[in-house]
Amino acid sequence: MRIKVFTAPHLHEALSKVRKDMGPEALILDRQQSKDASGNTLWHVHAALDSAGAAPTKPATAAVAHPPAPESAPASKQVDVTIRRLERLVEGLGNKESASLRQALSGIAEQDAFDHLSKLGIAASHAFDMAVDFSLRNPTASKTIRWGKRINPGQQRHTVLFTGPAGCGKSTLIAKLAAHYSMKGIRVALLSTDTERMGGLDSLKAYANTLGVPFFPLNKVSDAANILRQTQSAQLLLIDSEGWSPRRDIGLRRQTGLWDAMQCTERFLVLPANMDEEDGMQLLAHNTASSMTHLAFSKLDETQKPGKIVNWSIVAGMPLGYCSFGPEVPEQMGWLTDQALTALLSKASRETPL
Ligand SMILES: Nc1nc2c(ncn2[C@@H]2O[C@H](COP(=O)(O)OP(=O)(O)O)[C@@H](O)[C@H]2O)c(=O)[nH]1
Ligand SMILES: [Mg+2]
Repeated sequence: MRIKVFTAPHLHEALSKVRKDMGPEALILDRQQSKDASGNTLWHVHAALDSAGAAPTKPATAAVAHPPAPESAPASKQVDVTIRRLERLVEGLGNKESASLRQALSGIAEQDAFDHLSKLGIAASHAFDMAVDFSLRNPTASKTIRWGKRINPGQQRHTVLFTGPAGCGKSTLIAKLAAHYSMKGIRVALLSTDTERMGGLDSLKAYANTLGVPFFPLNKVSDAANILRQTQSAQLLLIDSEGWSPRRDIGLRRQTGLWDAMQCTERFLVLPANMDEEDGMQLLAHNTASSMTHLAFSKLDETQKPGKIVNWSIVAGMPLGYCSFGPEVPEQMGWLTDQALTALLSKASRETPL
């Protein structure tokens, strides 16, 4: 981990030096105030960047007021990632930073934006990063969040897996996508690995019947090759799965074996926005989450704090994709972009009593 101290007459200037030098992954460890020889205030911001974080740009030697602290011994990438997640979690849940970060914003509009984003559940350091753009209604968090590239099954075949906790809305999202793409003339097939649970296949099978698209249960790895053959002509193969969580991951090894056998092109972890933020963080810290390629969010209509999806996205560092904001099939879903996120967070200001 690299730790540096950045000094400037104003806190927001010191923070912007941090962002410029260390990038959006930097963690703010501490801030201190002092006076120079003429009695003017100086802010010293201590920031850290772990070795798995964004590559630093040129060292901002002029910004370093104190000798940087020695680097810690190199840790394995896995440990670094876990530490970063835990630090982000602590940072995300703490309010200590909030008042001084708010104060560091120069204009009333920016401070209002910061207040609004904070009330929606966005961690103070992210709300600070987003406040200027958000106050101007510019696409926000465009640099700190990774945005996924929309799939294009008309151009190449996609095999897309959806996993996540039980009841998060996997089957519903798959039904929405199946309806959406079938209506566009794309050849869709559905598959489910939720075969062990009583009724696990039922809802998706019913949607498949209604939409007139083929449906396959996948029970054993040895059946995968046969299903892949039978679905060869499908342009989009959507795979449903059994729910899992860090506390209930029985059978997960069997599930992951089935997913691997299907040679997925994309793997979405679906997080319901009405889930407790900390529980979502625990899910993201689980090994299974690291084998996913994208994040999707469901139940955005069922939370007062949609801003937690920003915290989750930044901690996960995974590209974002689908979002769902209602139970209706085939509507109430979309693909998250920086504009869509800005609209979602602005909409919450008009519709959510805060
Ligand atoms: N309000 C709301 N309800 C949803 C949304 N997505 C799914 N649901 C509902 O959540 C429940 C569980 O959804 P389901 O797709 O069966 O979850 P699964 O266990 O992950 O497959 C159902 O009653 C759905 O209608 C959503 O975005 N908003
Ligand atoms: Mg289901």
